[in-house]
Amino acid sequence: MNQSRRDFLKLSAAATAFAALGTPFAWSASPQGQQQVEKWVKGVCRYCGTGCGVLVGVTGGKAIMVKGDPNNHNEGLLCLKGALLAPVIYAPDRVTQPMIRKGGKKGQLAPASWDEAMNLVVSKFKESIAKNGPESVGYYGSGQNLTEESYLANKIFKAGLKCNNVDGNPRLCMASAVGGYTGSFGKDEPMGSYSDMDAATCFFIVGSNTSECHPVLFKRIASRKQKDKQVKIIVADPRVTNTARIADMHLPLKPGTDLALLNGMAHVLLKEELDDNRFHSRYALFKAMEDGKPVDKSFEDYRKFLEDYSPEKVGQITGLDPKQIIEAARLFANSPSTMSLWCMGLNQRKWGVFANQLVHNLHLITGKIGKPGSTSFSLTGQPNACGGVRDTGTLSHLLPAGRLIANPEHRAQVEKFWGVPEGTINPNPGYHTVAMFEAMGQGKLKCMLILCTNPAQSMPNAKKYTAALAREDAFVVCIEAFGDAETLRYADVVLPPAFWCEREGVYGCSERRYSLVGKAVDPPGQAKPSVNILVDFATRMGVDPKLVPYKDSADVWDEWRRMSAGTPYNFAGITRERLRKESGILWPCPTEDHPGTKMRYVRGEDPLVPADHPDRMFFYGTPEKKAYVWMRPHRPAAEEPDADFPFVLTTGRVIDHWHTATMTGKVPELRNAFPDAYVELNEADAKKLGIANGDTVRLESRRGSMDLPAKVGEVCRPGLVFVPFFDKKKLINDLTNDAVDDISKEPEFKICAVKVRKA
Ligand SMILES: Nc1nc2c(c(=O)[nH]1)N[C@H]1C(S)=C(S)[C@@H](COP(=O)(O)OP(=O)(O)OC[C@H]3O[C@@H](n4cnc5c(=O)[nH]c(N)nc54)[C@H](O)[C@@H]3O)O[C@H]1N2
Ligand SMILES: Nc1nc2c(c(=O)[nH]1)N[C@H]1C(S)=C(S)[C@@H](COP(=O)(O)OP(=O)(O)OC[C@H]3O[C@@H](n4cnc5c(=O)[nH]c(N)nc54)[C@H](O)[C@@H]3O)O[C@H]1N2
Ligand code: SF4
Ligand SMILES: [Mo]
Repeated sequence: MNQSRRDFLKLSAAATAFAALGTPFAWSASPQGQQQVEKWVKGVCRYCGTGCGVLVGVTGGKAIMVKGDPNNHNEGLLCLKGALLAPVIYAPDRVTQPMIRKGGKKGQLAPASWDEAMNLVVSKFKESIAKNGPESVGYYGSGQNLTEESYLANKIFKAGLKCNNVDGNPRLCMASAVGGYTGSFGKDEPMGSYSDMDAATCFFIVGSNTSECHPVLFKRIASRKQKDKQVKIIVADPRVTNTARIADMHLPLKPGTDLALLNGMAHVLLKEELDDNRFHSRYALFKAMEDGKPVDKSFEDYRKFLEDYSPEKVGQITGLDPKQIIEAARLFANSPSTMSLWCMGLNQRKWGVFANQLVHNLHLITGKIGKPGSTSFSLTGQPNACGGVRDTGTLSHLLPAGRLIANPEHRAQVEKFWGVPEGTINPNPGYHTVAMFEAMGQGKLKCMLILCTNPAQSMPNAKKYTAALAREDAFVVCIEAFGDAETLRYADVVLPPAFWCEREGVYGCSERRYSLVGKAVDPPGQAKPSVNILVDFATRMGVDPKLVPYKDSADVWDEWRRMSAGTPYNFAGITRERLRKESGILWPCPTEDHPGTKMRYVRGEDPLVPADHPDRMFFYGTPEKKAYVWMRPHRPAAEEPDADFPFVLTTGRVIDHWHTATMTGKVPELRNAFPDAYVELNEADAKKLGIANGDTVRLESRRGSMDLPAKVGEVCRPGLVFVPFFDKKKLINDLTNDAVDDISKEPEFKICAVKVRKA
């Protein structure tokens, strides 16, 4: 039996053991396997926003195994996906040379030289800009790019090409969390850290399947609960997920009713005087929107606003027992420390920003914030959506370090730092993701550079947007590592990037922790680091060479690090040398001798709060230096079920696949665990519809229909069906809704109305 097989069997045994405990598995390479390793290179897992530290074992120039970094926050643990990363690097369908499509969109991709491919790309971009202006081109990026790649693409487009059409998949993912933090605290990013999980006595998990999507963090939560019996877990999710299985209280609310639930909990807190008056009167302001403008409100106004959300009424809206709502509020407030965790169940919603802010409200009115174990913590999906996209401002309305395109002072600051003439940056925000693809469909956006994302499979209402990519006048460039990505069907040019540990750069995970992904091995064939591809693109586009004076990602990092100095994102102290030595550092970190920050906005913890500040906490992100409690009413989903389409379809993830499965689909152990998509439905619904496990079920939404095998059980609440989106043979996004949140422009992937019947 070969080594990897033996390791795998050990690992499945561990998986079974942990499954029995109700916790996910974690794993480290076997001692025998490790003996073959010549050197270990420190890095970060390629997949989720947990951002586990890894060590890549290299022998003869090849990565042969991956184990957890004992010095990073994960303390050596990895889930199966992370542990099985090495074979992904050597997948036979890696893109290893540039390709150009010949004979129009229906033609074939043919190998080309770098020069041919880049000349074609640049001639098309230049032609489009000359004829239709810089608004006719765009960059569509990813929370999986290195920080240096995102920062650079943002700079090249916004300053070099004067084009603000810079967006990316974090718009499908974290935009509502950004809107939530920015709206409530003035600046983006969580104030707490993973270490809060070791101190919390109550976890309020809402719209997050932590067990499958952030497995190593789930393990940390589960261990905390195993060690300390007073720890309580509340899970609000319309499905009985693996996460819900360890909960003391599961709230199986109707999809899309969280706003009512959260306001209902706040109602109980005030009614039972479980709020912390000393805290909110000192640190919070009450706000509401009136006629499109934010206005100041009083605590009394807030109390009146909440009168509408009695447990009985909220019970009717959510389908929950009113007693559960009262009990959840009491647990939240009476527990010595409470940590909320959420993810796409709140973000991917028509009212995602509202939902985020209503969670922040619960912490602000109870004072459960800024103390160990008390924090309002958004789980980030991708490994570098925080560090790479949110912090660098690589979205159509942002500039680096929390600045806004619409703000003239912010533009001037960035122009000065980048050394470009005043007025270079266009004052109008560019297209957000859905608008960008829409513009392409209307022939307004002619050229798109896509870096490290697979929109043909991941966009909502996907047929509408693949039709845009398929237009003969739409010029689509994909920098893409794997040949089976669905979007390559529409690419006019494909460029081969160095993948994961084939180049060096920084990832920033959910807890503001920046860690370095070290270069362990060389890229295959003609593939090269995307930083070099972007510099080449900019140079050929005729961008001022002073804008892109970089030989590698370390140079880009150094510039960005210096740019952060003096901003609320200050990480000037996180040098490359430190990143090479240390396993991750949390910003703010203003100086090279600063250890990093676990609790933002807290005196004595956050270096940006003056040491002699009179208050313990200081919310320096907002103009009034206080946090905001927002009055946000409950609103329905964009498409509620009705007589014609009586079920709710929700979509999401499974533990063993990463998104569109171009990576995890290459690992037999992961692929075999989930070979194909399916539709999960409640057994009572199945019985009514005469559907048995394994039967073919037809789902139909207003946008499309699809046949899928049934998985009947108790996971979904009645009236709800769930389909994972990893399977490119079953593009479930042909059915999903592309209605977006009013504020964040994030699409409502989580809710659309469907018909369900036996096919
Ligand atoms: N294994 C794995 N892990 C991943 C990823 C992956 O592809 N695979 N992707 C990463 C990324 S980018 C992301 S964004 C995260 C996503 O992580 P999660 O958000 O945890 O995962 P999802 O499966 O998208 O959805 C989470 C839950 O939301 C619930 N939900 C649906 N509608 C509602 C609602 O109205 N209210 C509430 N309260 N809950 C609702 C669903 O039932 C589901 O259990 O995962 C990250 N981690
Ligand atoms: N129905 C439904 N749809 C969803 C969601 C949902 O919950 N439901 N969630 C949304 C969310 S939260 C997200 S984050 C998106 C994710 O959606 P995508 O970003 O489209 O999905 P990925 O599979 O992560 O795509 C990454 C692409 O980059 C390629 N790649 C991998 N490594 C590299 C590299 O080093 N360099 C380059 N250049 N390419 C590389 C991969 O092969 C793959 O094609 O999906 C969204 N879509
Ligand atoms: S939990 Fe996330 S970051 Fe950690 S090993 Fe698993 S996929 Fe990688
Ligand atoms: Mo995501």
